[in-house]
Amino acid sequence: YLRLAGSSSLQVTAAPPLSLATLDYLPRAVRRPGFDVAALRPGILHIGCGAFHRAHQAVFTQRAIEAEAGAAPPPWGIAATSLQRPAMRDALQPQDGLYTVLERGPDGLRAEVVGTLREVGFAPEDMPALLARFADPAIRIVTLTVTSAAYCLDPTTGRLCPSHPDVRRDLLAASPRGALGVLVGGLAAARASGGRPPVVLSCENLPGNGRTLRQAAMDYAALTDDRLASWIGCAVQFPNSMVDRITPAATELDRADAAAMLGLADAAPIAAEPFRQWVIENFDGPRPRWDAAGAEFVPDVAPWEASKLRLLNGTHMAIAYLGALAGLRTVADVVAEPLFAEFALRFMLQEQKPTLPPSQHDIDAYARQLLERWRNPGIAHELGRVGRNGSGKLQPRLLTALRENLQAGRPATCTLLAIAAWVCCVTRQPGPEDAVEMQDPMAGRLRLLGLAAGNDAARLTDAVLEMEDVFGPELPRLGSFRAALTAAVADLQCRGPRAVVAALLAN
Ligand code: CS2
Repeated sequence: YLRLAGSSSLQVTAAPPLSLATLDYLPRAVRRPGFDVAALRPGILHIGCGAFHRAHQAVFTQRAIEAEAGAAPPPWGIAATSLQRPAMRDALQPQDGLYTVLERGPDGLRAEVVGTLREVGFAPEDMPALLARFADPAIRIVTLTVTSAAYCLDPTTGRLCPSHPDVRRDLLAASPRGALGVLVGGLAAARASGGRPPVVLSCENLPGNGRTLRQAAMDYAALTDDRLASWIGCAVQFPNSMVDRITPAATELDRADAAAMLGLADAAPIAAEPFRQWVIENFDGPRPRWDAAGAEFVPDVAPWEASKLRLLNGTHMAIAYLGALAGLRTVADVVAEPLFAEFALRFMLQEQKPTLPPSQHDIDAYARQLLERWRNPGIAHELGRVGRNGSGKLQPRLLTALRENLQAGRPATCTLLAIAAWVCCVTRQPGPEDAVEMQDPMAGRLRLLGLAAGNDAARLTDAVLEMEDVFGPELPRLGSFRAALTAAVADLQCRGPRAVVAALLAN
C-alpha cells in the first residue's frame, strides 16, 4: 500500500490501519465486536489505560455488551485515560479506539478486536473535562488500574502517606497529575453537581483494594476539605475486587502477529494468556452484564483475593528474584527448570496455603493450575516486569504471610529465600551482562546499601532491615527472622540460587 505522509513524501506501509472504516475487512478467523461499535456510548470512565486494562476489563465489557445485544448496544462503552504518557491516546485515536488482543495459549494463537474503548485521552491535557466527567450522569462506574504505587500508601499502616511527593505536588498544583488527585478532584465535581456519584471500582492487586482506595481517597480529601472526605465515605461505593489475567508488555512480535492475522496494521496490540478472572463485591446500581462474561459477583472477595495475591503474585515475586539471580529472563524460563517449579509448588502449598482464610476453594488444584499458566510458552513474561517495585509489593504478597507463619511456628524457609533473593537482586550493582533490571522507587537507596556492605551478608541484611518503610517495625525485631534471612543471603552469595534451592528441597 502507498500512503501520502505529510505533504511531500510518499511512505510505503505494510497494511492499512485498523479502524472503524476497515473493521468490516477483518478475516473470519479474527473475532470482532458483536455490536455496533460506532453506536456505543460511554458509561464507564477508566483511569490508567495500560495493557492490563485493555486485556481484562475491556474484554469482559465487550462480552457483557454482546450478551445484551439489542437494536443498539447498552451504554457501557469505556472512556479511558492515561495519567503518565500520551502514547496510548496517540496510538488508539487514529484507530477509533480499536485494538487487538492476541490470546496466546499452549494450543496456539487467537485474535480478537476489542471495540469497548470509545474514548482514549491523556489526563494532563484534558484535565477540566476529565474531572467534569465524574459528574456526567451517563458515567455510572469509574474503574482504575494505576498500580498500587499510585495509591501513595504508607506500607506500615496501609493508609495514605501525606508526605508522599506525589501527594504534596498535587496539593500545591493548579490541577492534579496523580491518580488520587484526579479521583478526589472528580468526586468533588460529582458532589458539587448534586447527582448520584459513580461507583469507584479499583482493579489493583492490593488486599482490600476498594476499601484501601476509599480510605486513601478520604485521607487525601481530608487534607483540604473534611466535608468532602466524609461525603466520599458516606456517598460513594468502593467495592473490592480480584482481577487476574497474565498480560506481558507488548512486543514487536505482537505487532507482527496482529498484522499477519488481521491484514491490517495495529499500533497497539496486546498479548495475554487465555485465562481471565474477575471477582467483584456486590454493589448497588447499574452495571454491564459482566456476570454473563464470566465475572463473579460475591458478598466477600477476601478468599479469592488472598489466594491470588499470596499464591500467584507472591510466587511471581519469588520466581522473579531467584530467576534473575540465575540469569534467566522470563517466568516461563524459570518454571521450565524442574528445581524452580518444585520450589514454587512447595512455597505455595507449605507456606502460603496455611495462611489463607478458610474457604471452599481447592487450593492444591489452584496452585497446579498456576504452574501450568506460568509454563505457557506463548507468554514471555519478563522477570524485570514481574519483580519491579518489589519494595512496595513485599508486604502484601510475602511479609504478611511470613509474619503469620513465624508467629504460628510454621515453616517459612521458602519465603525467607525469596526475600533473600530480593535483597541480593536489588542491592547488587547492575552489570552489562545482567539479563534483567529490577526497577524500584527505592533502587538508588538499595544499591548504595549494597555498595557499602560489599560481600558482608550480615551487614547487608542489617542495613536493608533498617528500611521500616519496606519491612515495618515489627518483623526486623524478631531475632529468628534476622538470623535466618542473613543466612539465606549469605548462602545465595556463596552458592547461587540453583544450589541453594536444591539444598532446600532436599531437606
Ligand atoms: C505480576 C502481576 O507484575 C506483577 O506484579 O505478579 O502483574 C500478575 O501477572 C497479574 O496480577 C496476573 O493477573
